[in-house]
Amino acid sequence: MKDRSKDLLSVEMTDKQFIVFEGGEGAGKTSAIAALAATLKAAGHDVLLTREPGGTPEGLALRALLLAADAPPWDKHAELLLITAARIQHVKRIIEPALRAGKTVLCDRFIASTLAYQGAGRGIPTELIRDLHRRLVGNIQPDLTILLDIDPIIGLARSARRLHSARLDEGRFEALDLAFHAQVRSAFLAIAAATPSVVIDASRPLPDVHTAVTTQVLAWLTA
Ligand code: Z5A
Repeated sequence: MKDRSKDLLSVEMTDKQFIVFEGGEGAGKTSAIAALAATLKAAGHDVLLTREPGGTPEGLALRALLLAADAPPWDKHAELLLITAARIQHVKRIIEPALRAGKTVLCDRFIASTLAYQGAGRGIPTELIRDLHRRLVGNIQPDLTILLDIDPIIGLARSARRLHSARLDEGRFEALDLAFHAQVRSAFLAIAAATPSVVIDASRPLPDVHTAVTTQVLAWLTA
């Protein structure tokens, strides 16, 4: 995170603290991020594990409004503003203080998800999304992004099984058609190619994905 706001500058901070996981539905972010957190904690890192939308009580309330299968038919710009509102709270109240305290922050989704879902998926110009981020959230960008890349046909099937077995009412995005999810996947790959990222084939068995994530992150941390 080389270009954080000036008010973030602190002796404890490095440019290897803010790691974000991205990917389509059912890519395996939740379990991969937990596995990485355990490895980093065992190696002595002070780790904060968080996610979007969510990360704060108000973010969780917005998450429910955004993701419920029977959520209101949000206008795409209203959806963007709700996601941005949740992110502002999350960054100001949770992420920035943790980074200043020297923690390693592992975040499940961040701005690339907005560029992929609201930009490529919903059709909002990415410049508007980037501008909102710069003006309202700040200059915060991930130091490293782990993109778990998955064919949406495989990912959506996994996600449907998880939502069903956990009885989760968060299926609004899963209900969108395959073309939407294919656009989201392409956008994630394009963003990863243009930013500090590693792309991991998430169609492999779970232990292989976890090993690939851990190996790549430990190599990056010590490079
Ligand atoms: N959203 C947005 O539009 N704009 C934004 O800016 C942000 C978000 C931040 C919720 O995200 C939604 O928010 C998201 C976009 C929107 N779309 N949806 N829905 P989320 O990350 O909270 O939800 P998700 O992506 O749907 O979560 P998910 O399906 O749980 O995905 P995951 O965390 O990547 O996967 P998982 O829970 O670890 O695994 C899912 C299931 O697959 C589970 O049963 C696993 O055991 C299984 N799995 C995972 N990996 C494997 C492998 N390798 N083999 C076999 N089975 C596996």
